[in-house]
This record gives sequence, C-alpha cells and structure tokens, in this order.
Amino acid sequence: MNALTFPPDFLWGTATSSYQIEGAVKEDGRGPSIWDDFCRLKDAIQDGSDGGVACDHYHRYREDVALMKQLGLKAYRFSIAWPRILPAGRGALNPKGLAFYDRLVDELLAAGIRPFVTLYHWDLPSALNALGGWTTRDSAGWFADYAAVVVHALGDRVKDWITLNEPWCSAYLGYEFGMHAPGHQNKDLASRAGHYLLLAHALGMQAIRAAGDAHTRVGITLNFEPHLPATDSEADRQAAAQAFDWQYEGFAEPILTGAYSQRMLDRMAGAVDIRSGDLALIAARNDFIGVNCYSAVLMSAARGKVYDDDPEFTRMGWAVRPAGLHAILMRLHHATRGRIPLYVTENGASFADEVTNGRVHDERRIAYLRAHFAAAHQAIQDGADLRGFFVWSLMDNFEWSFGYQQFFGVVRVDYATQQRLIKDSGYYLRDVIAANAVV
Ligand code: IFM
Repeated sequence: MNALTFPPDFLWGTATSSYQIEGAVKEDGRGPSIWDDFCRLKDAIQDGSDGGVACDHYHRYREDVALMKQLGLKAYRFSIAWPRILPAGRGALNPKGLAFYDRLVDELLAAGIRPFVTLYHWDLPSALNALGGWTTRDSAGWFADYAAVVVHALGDRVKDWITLNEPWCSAYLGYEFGMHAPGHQNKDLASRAGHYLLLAHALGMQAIRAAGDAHTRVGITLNFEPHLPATDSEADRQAAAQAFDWQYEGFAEPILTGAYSQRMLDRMAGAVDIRSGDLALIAARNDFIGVNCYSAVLMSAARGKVYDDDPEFTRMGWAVRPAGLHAILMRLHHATRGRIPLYVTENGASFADEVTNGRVHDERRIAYLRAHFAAAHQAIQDGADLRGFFVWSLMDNFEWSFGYQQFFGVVRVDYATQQRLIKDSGYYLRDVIAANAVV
C-alpha cells in the first residue's frame, strides 16, 4: 500500500464547541444562552437532555488536554462561550469566565498544541436574544465588541481566530426550521439573521485585527453539502453545477465575491435591509476559510436529488460521500484562485459504538476518516492550498437537538462517570498524525 503523505507542516487537530462539552452553565458567573433556554422547550431535544453538564470539560480540561497530547494533536479547535465572557452579551465583563479560557490556552500551549479559537459556535447570550438576537442589525456590533474583548485577553497567545461557526445553521436551523435555538420558524427572520451574521463576521474580523498583532489570522468556518453528479453524464454534471446551493450562495459567495446570487436575493426578497457598503465589508479578505463538510447530495438531470442509491449512512442519516469534500475544496480553491488557505475545520462521523473488553472497535468511523483524509490529500495533489484537518470531534458530546444520542468522538465519554476512553479511531488518528500520512 502507498502512504498518502501530507505536506510537512500540515496541521492535524480535533474540534469541539463550548456548549457541547463544557457543562458548568451556572458556574463562575456565566450568563444564560439561547441553548440553555431552547433545551427547556418541550420536545426540542430528542432525549430531553441539555448541556448543563455535558462532558464536564470546564472542570476536566486538564485531563482532556492530556488526552489530546496522547493523540499527538498539533492543533485544537474549540469555541468560547460568549455568555461566560459577557454574561449579558455586552457591558460588564466576567473575569472568571475569561480566566477559564486563559487556563485552557496555557494548558494547550504547554502541551505543544496550537489553539484555533472560534468566537461563536451558537451559544448567544439570552439577553441579546431578548433584543432580537441575530435578526437585528445591532448584533453585528455586539459581536465585534465581544470579539475585541476576547482578543485583547488571549491574543498574545492565540493567533488563529474563527469568527463564526456555520452561520447557515445559526440563521436557517435557528430561525427558519426551528430545529436549533432560538427555535423560530420564520423565513424572513432567518434571511435577516443570515445577512447580519455575515456583517458580524465582517465587523468581527476588523475588531480582531485591531486587537491582535502582526501574527493574528482570522477566518470563518462555513458548512457545505456539495452537489455531485449522480453519473458521469454531461446532463448530470450540469444538474449538479446548476443546482441552488443555499449554503454556498448564502455565505461563501458573498464573502468571496461581494455579491449574493440572484437566487439568494430572490430568497431574501423584501426581508432584509441590505445597505450600500454591506457587501463590500462582507467581502473583506479572510486569512483562511474553514470548511465543515460531512456529506454530499447526488444530482440527476432526470430525477433531481437522488436519495435511493446511497452507499452508506452514518447514524445521523448522512450519506458517506468523501468525493463531496474533494469537490468543495476544489470549488473554493478555484473561487479564490488559490489565494486563500483552506482548513477542514470539521469532518467526522457518528456511529453507534460498543465497548468490548475495554476497547471501542469503531471500524466504520476509521473507514470514514480514512476516506475523507484521502479526499483531502487528493485536493492537495490537485492544487488546493489545504493547510490542516480538524476531526469532529475530540470526544462524544451534546449533539444539539439529538442530545446525547449521537457519537462523533474519537474518544468515548461515559456520561455517568465522565470517564474518557480512546476509541480505535483515536489511535488511528494518532498514527496518521505521527506518520503525517494516510496508509
Ligand atoms: O456537532 C456539530 C457541530 O456543532 C457543528 N457541525 C456539525 C457537527 C455534527 O452535527
């Protein structure tokens, strides 16, 4: 077998987010977030759970960083809980909240692990939601002010900043489909949120650069589910290329071109006050783009979206299609003319795991990761400036409206005891990192 070797300084890591792992939601002055509120709504979370304790990472971060070191991670992507820093979203600062991230960053650096920090991974302070949340234009300024506070505090040690995680989900799952906090079902509110999240990203980048130094790098993480042709026929290729790609057209396109597609404008029609100058701000240069991609959709000219010949599904019901990751990396490479470095900031799979004699033999997750690492490697071979790959997730955690019934970790968490157990996929990742190659 040939080893697929990655570039020498390729950054291997894992990713998590604050609400999904930290717990301690009422500790040390943290304010409430929209996810604390949403979890209390009847039937919002499949197993009736919440992130109140989660993986108790707030208290166990040292143990978790030791696990990361054992896996040989070069980088760790985590998010900061806005309501820990500014319990009411703006105004008074909570030093104890900042101190937690201060300790975490120091622990990571002492372990030789580079922190990649996401400023917003969905836990908006409830007080800001009461003022309209992302559906008000003011949210962009609130976010920029919060970003400045964090970068002032941690920017001497953290150089890699991600403004927002998956704004498509914040806007549309949160405001149109009601599946995520704050749980609205209103297309116009969602369109507004989408635009103001983009504005928040733009103002956030400015604030981060102003508070950082010459080494500060800032980007955004976007989620993609690319369209792939169902067959090699020219008609299917055209169908895939021309299909409305809401995630791409809603976020990547305005960021990279300074314009929304006509289809996106039609979708937002009348709902959003897009002011002159907004799109120029939104198109400001990113130092990198983070790509979250787990699956892809097959398009057929004759049948539209094809669902019936899917090869394999994960426990989330997502089709396993590593070609989708290659496709989006190449699309972004071409769209940016190779000028903006790319990172895979999330990719991974949920499968049901079993513990057998103290081990988790998660062969399907290993196969999934191997195939996606190979797809990323192919993109590099094809010219993409891909600098790193963060597996979702370091450990099993609170999977939003699915509660604790999905298992994305390369480390298992026993929620009753909080014991961590490295799965075979964790050892596999360790070996890939050590070899800097997929065998
Ligand atoms: O768990 C989520 C994460 O918070 C955002 N991206 C997708 C993951 C899996 O659903």
